Amino acid sequence: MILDKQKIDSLNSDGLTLHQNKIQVLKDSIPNFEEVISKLVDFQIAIPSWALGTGGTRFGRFAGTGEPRNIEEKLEDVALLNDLTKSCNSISLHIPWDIPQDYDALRAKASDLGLHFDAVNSNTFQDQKGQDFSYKFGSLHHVNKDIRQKAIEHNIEVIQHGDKLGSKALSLWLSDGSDFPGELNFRGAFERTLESLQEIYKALPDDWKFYIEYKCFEPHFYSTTIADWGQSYLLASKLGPKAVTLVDLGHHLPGANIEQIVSLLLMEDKLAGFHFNDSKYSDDDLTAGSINPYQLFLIFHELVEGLDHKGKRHATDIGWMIDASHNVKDPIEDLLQSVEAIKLAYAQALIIDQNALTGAQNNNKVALAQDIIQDAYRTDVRPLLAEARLRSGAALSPIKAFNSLDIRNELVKERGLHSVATGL
Ligand code: PSV
Ligand code: MN
Ligand code: MN
Repeated sequence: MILDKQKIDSLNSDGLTLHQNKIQVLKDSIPNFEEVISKLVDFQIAIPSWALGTGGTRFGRFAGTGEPRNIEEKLEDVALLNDLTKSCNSISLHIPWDIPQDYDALRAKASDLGLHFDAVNSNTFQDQKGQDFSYKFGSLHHVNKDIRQKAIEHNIEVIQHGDKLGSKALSLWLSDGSDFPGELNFRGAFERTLESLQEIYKALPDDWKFYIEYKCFEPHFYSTTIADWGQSYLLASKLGPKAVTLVDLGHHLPGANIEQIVSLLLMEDKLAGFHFNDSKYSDDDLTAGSINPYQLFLIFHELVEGLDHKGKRHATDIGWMIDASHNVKDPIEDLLQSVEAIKLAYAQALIIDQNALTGAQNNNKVALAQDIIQDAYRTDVRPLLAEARLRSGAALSPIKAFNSLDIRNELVKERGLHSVATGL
């Protein structure tokens, strides 16, 4: 389904006067108003192919309707999201959940839709149909060299798929770990993982990055071989400049100060980017900003400050992606909410008075420093996002547009009520 631009324009004209009143107030009060708007226009967030269908939990899955049945339809859903927001112009594929057939045709379709391919993800956390070996006891850290070799080869194949599509990064989440004390020699597991990663690293094209994700637990419940940012950072440092640490917001122990992790990784040029989501208990993969929007803002504060300090570009020098799963919401609505929450946090960080904050910090004015950042956090920046969308030809209110244009029902007409989704 392709969105009719005229319909978006006509919805936008209905809400225009109200928007103009709201934006005037912000124009008058934000000194760097134009700069903020242009940064918001530039800022794009990649959509993971697996978030376009209903996810479910290990207890069950309640399928949605009109879900994408293949990569082409997943691209079309990302294009819908992008037409509504002009903020998500790329898709991240997961191999072998997504196996391209005709690379040229897929690339052409993506470019017709105004999209490109973000990082490609490998998968050695499941055994595939017909596989004559098992990842039950791990993949890249396995004690058996042949199994490690299979996992290495899989990652190299993923790079090849991505290369044909124009991706520029391999994203690796290693589920390897152990469930019981004594099961695993930690040092041995780490050394074998490093050796395996070195083989994969050798196969990376020169202009690629290698994103190394960490996760404190799950699917294993005693140890994870790449459990935290220190372990990922250690591997990335030993591997070389193309290897960087990926932060998935749901992969930390409760109470972790993620913003501080982000600040230090950025300082060391080792921050790959993000998998945005939110959680209350562990890796809940909920809509970004739905539980703790203040944490998201504090992370963006460190990002903006750190990227500016390094003279790096916000939009392109870091990988921005959502990694969420939807059990009860429409995936498209959920993703629209995530995109909105991420960009709100970014906009709030952009309006922090950095000079005043540095002054307060250097003079130990603690209450003042808190007031400065909370002033930005408590500003209603929703009209800034709407203005950025308006200027880029997107919808003033994406979720309202999704519902008034009856998009899900249109997709059901095209794909059927019980279409098949690939996902977690
Ligand atoms: C599993 O925790 C996970 O959510 C990781 O965050 C990966 O990025 C994702 O699955 C896809 O492999
Ligand atoms: Mn992730
Ligand atoms: Mn996860």
